[in-house]
Amino acid sequence: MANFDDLLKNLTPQTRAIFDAFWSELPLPDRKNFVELIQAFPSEANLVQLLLKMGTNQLKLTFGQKQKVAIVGPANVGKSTLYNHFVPQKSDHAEVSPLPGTTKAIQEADAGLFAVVDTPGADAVGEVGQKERDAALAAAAKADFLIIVFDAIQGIKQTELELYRHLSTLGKPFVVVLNKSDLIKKDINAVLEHAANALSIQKDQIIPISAKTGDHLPELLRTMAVAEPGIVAALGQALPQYRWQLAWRAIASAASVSAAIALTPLPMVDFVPLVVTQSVMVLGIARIYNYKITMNRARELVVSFGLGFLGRTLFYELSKLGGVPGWLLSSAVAASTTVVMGYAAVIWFERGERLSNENLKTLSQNLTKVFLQNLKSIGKRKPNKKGLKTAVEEMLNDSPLGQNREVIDGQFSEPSSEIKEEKNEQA
Ligand SMILES: Nc1nc2c(ncn2[C@@H]2O[C@H](COP(=O)(O)OP(=O)(O)O)[C@@H](O)[C@H]2O)c(=O)[nH]1
Ligand SMILES: [Mg+2]
Repeated sequence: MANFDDLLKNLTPQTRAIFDAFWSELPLPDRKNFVELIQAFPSEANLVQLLLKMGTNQLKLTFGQKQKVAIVGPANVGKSTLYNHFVPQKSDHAEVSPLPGTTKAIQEADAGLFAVVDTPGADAVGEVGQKERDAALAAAAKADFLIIVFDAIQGIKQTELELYRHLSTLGKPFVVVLNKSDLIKKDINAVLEHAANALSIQKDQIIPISAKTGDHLPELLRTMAVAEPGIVAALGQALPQYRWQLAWRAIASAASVSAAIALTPLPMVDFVPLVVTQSVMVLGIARIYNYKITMNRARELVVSFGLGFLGRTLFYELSKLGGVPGWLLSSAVAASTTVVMGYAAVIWFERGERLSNENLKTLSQNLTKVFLQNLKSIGKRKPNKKGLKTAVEEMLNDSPLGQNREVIDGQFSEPSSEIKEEKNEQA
């Protein structure tokens, strides 16, 4: 998890001044929120991509309302390659080539949390070069935020320095990145030091990345998020859905394991492995919601929700109706109560509220029916554990619930708050 103070060190003096002005205006609760949001920023590239995409779904804003991030720098430093990392739609990608001057005009796309602008080389000379340069600088002047890109191999020479001086005095927050760091085989620190000296900034204030391999893009995005409150605001709106999607992955995996466990003895299996599976799931969900809890605490939470008992009751009630093989019923009940446990944990961590027993029961019943419907298709004969696990996991991963929780949220009234617990208890 990113340390907030460390992130601030990545800001160049101009950007830090903008940040400080913003910060001093921010009421205390908002500051807390801000730090929390920044810390929730993922450090893995694929999760960053997921979060970025979420911005698109969640905000549904037009370009005009999004923060505009312009990528600027000399020709051939990898601006378009970096741009393409932010743009989810392949058809919107910019052309990339080893030839300088490939990008001739401004290009803009929706990157989810923000809008991103690719620009031609801003160091060009000659008649054509001058036009491209003017276009790049005009785009920079119109943007809300700049990513200033230099090349780790080329380093900072007179042209680069002049460009940096111009861009850094536009009064926009910006970050400086040194791209193609994958080509530096020796000491990246020495290269950073050198570039920092040339630009008269600190080494920490240059972020080495590789647009080619995607290395260190999460760091870049995190620094951008600190430096640009508009991106944090978007992050705040995208976060609940992002967290739910991550939680759903944990839920799908635990529910499929539960289904496989419950395939064996009837009437209802040994509960210990189910409780363990669910506790591990709750632990994972806690992490997603920035809670620190122990395995023991997760287990207590699982037991306190009483879904084991509820599952047993449900199993007996439904088996009386007949018509469904025991293994199928048992697996469907185990999978659905695990999903409900996961959902209940999400609500718990999100709002500190406990779903009422009635809600837990209704939800388990409804989900069991869905599982029974879907699992029937795997055949009349009892499947093996692995086959069942895969079938359940696929079913849950394809479920629209993973994208959007509203379907479950809408099934019942407001959750009751029988137990309240202090937030963020330390393990
Ligand atoms: N090794 C390496 N090559 C890169 C990287 N980023 C871009 N390139 C290459 O550098 C060349 C110029 O890239 P491009 O994105 O078109 O640069 P632009 O002119 O700044 O838009 C292309 O051949 C890219 O494949 C990187 O991080 N590492
Ligand atoms: Mg380009």
